[in-house]
Amino acid sequence: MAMMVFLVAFLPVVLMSECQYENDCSDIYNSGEKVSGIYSIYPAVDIPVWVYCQMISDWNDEDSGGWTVIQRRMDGSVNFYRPWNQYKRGFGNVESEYWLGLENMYQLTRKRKYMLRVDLEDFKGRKGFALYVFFSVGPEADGYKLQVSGFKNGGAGDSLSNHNGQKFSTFDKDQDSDKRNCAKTFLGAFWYNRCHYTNPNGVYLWGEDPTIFAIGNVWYTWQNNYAVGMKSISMKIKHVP
Ligand SMILES: [Ca+2]
Repeated sequence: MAMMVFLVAFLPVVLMSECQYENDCSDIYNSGEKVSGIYSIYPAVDIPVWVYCQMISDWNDEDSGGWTVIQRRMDGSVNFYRPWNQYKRGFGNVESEYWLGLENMYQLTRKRKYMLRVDLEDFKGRKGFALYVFFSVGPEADGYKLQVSGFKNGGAGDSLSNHNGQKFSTFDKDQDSDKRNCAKTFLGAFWYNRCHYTNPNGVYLWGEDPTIFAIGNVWYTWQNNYAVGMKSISMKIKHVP
């Protein structure tokens, strides 16, 4: 009986401290959850954030594990033309389209080493991806600067290395390397350079539309065409032990 009381008294403490360690989807995967879906993670220790975890156990060793989805477009249901404070905090719907938030990305990647995988699908049903063995986002004081390197081709080509070292820009915060406001010109928000090879947060085009140049959610090195928007694009990160 005394043992029972002991267990009941300490069980909530044990469960709570276990949650604190679920920093990202890799931790959730390693705790035994092998099914993709929505989970809460703790990028900044004590504040839970809902996120879609893509759990992979049947691909090769490099891909297997728990991937934390930081950006996803799939059906045009969410408006991605938003100001700085929204991109900082995150927005959308974890069941469909969302942006995890720059502060969450910074909190995750400041503590551990991450790889990035970008999965693409076009409206003809073709799929491709790009893998980067290193990905991190810097602090807000430095413009949430992107560090990405170590490209490996999964058929989509490298549209992101050109954006390495850039600060993040929205229509109300121009931190790009172009004399224009890239976010306003290309109707998105991104680590724009001069301005982009990819615009994952651009307009959901529903296929090909050349009316206004390069405003869509395009990945140039895959389609070799700035008018072709993706059916789905998702950016996901995985902790590298
Ligand atoms: Ca500018």
